[in-house]
Amino acid sequence: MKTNIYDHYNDLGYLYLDNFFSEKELQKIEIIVNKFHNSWLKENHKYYQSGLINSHSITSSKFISKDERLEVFKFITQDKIFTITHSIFPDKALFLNTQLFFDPFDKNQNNYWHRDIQYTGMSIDEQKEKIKTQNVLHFRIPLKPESGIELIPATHKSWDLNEEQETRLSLNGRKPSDNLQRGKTISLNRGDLLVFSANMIHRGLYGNDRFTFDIIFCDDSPGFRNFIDLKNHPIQEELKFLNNKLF
Ligand SMILES: O=C(O)CCC(=O)C(=O)O
Repeated sequence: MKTNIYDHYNDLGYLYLDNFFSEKELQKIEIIVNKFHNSWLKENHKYYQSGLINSHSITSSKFISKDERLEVFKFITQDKIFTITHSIFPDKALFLNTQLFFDPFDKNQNNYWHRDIQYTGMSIDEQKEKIKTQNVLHFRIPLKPESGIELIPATHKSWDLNEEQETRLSLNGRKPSDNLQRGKTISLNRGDLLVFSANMIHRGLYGNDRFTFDIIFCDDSPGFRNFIDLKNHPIQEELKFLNNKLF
């Protein structure tokens, strides 16, 4: 299993595993995630209305209790997730954060092709070098059936075609929501898991009132460690209850 996961991911930059979570596993985490989301929406309605499509940092949120926070950490560190992070990251994976993705308030809002690394302020040449050695992974856990993610396979390691770079950077009259020839859609059902590299060219596909819980992992490198908000990580007392070390 380990070799398959690694080879598939290494070649294509993503892994789609259907029926990965049981209904029982999902229901437990869903109660907490829903509670967070309802409170978050009340407090952030203004931002939601002006275009936000995600929230983050559930584990440091005032909207959930200490026990619920521990449940989220147990979910994140469970063996079957750890097996995958361990296969993909040669040394050690580090838990970065959690995010929830939902549909935009304005149903006409366009999605956008991007690589997450394009928002870091690095030059294009630096980005080209960095994707060879540093990685950020999304574990996408849809709580509803959704159109999913469209991605360009293998671009976690290889650079854009001209048309792709122009599209995500809005150059030469192209728009980030324009269709791309090499795009591959991975639609998702409740219970599925999609692991994908945030380095690769991708976009979210809106619709069906999507609601997905994403866990983000990265390489354990000083660059990323500096970026981590430790409030999202377990404290010593909580670590005692967790099987696998991702912190
Ligand atoms: O689902 C989405 O809307 C986009 C997800 C995404 O682009 C990301 O996680 O970087």
